[in-house]
Amino acid sequence: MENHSILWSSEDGKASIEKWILNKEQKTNLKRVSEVVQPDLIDHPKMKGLMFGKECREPRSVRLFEMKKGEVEEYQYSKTVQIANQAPIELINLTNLINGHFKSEYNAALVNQYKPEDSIGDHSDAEKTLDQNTGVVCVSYGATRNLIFKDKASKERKIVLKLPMESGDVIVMKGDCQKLLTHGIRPEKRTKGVRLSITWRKHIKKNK
Ligand SMILES: O=C(O)CCC(=O)C(=O)O
Repeated sequence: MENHSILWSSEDGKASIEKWILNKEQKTNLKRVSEVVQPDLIDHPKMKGLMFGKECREPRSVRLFEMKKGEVEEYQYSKTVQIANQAPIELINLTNLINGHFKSEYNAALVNQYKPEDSIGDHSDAEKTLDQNTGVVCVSYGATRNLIFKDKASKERKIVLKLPMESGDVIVMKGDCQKLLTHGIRPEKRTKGVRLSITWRKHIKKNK
């Protein structure tokens, strides 16, 4: 990974968003990962419960992959439960690269796929089943989409960073990021093509 930059940091320095770019060989491997995970993605999965009496679906396609069988099993966030699939070897190899780079122990990856009209609402990855001392890492593949970070403390939820994530970009949301900021992606209907993101978290207990 190359070209490290710090894109945002909190005043006390306890939270930061940092970026790297995959090198050519790593980008080739990322392309392969995207091809291999594609058939396992769940097309706009159903969410729990009803909204105004209607069934709701996630506004994108998703799949959770665990690195070792039985270690994570599932991830519950907002109104969704994702059951883990065993990660293919290509994704395990990419996870090993990420773990080596960040000196971390990510044990699952959530893959998101966005068509131009797809999105993810503003949220923080603050579930109790995640190790909050380990940052959330995200790598982007395909179409460029804007990841928007907002300040939770400001009344009007001020945008602190609008980050165009290009193919091969890797970011980490470090330290107190999830406490201070939300992140989300809006529909961008003028975008050409599909974007895939792979997001790594350290899951600390099974959700039984
Ligand atoms: O697709 C992205 O870059 C962000 C995904 C995300 O926010 C999430 O998985 O929680």
